[in-house]
Amino acid sequence: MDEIVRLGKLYGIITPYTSFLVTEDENLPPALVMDSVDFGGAESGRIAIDISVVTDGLKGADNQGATPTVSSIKTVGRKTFILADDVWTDTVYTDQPTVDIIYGGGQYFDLLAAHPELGKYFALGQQLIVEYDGTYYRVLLGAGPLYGDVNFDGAIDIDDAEMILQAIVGLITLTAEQQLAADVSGENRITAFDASLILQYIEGKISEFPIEAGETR
Ligand SMILES: [Ca+2]
Ligand SMILES: [Ca+2]
Repeated sequence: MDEIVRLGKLYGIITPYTSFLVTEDENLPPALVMDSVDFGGAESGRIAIDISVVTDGLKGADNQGATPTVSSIKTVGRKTFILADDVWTDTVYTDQPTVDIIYGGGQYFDLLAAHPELGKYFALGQQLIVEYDGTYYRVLLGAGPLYGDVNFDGAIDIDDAEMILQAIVGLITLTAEQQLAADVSGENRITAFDASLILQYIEGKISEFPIEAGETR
């Protein structure tokens, strides 16, 4: 029996003869000790590695957020955009020179007309940076349109009033931006009243349009 206990201790085999020794004797059979340590060690080692990967990932995210506050990420087609400080930025953008465009301005609509595919990116928000065909476009908030200047020649005159009247009777069709500039009454529709307001402005009877005075909208 002593021999059985000795072999049991040596090989870590708990026998009816050695089991009492395991509980009473602190010196566990070497094989048993090795097994438990190896197993536990491997497990905790793997967990530790996984946690460090996650932690490194979080550290990376923290570093990115150190510049502006990243509040959202969106994927549009193959592109990913990060929203920071109200600007959606294409993740491929890294301070390349940009073509700056005023949101809702003439260039903005011209660009959309020329490249309708940009629409899905422009739909993200008013301010954004997007790479398209090797060009980086930055859409910014501008001062808004010059209300009353329907033909975009920089002046508010009889031609603009005439364009509105022509549009009302269907002789011409105004672009979205022209409509914005034409609706000087701010009622979200183009009527003879807008043409009349422009005439009043030209004559000096009014110094600003209702849309600018903030009377509507
Ligand atoms: Ca004009
Ligand atoms: Ca109007």
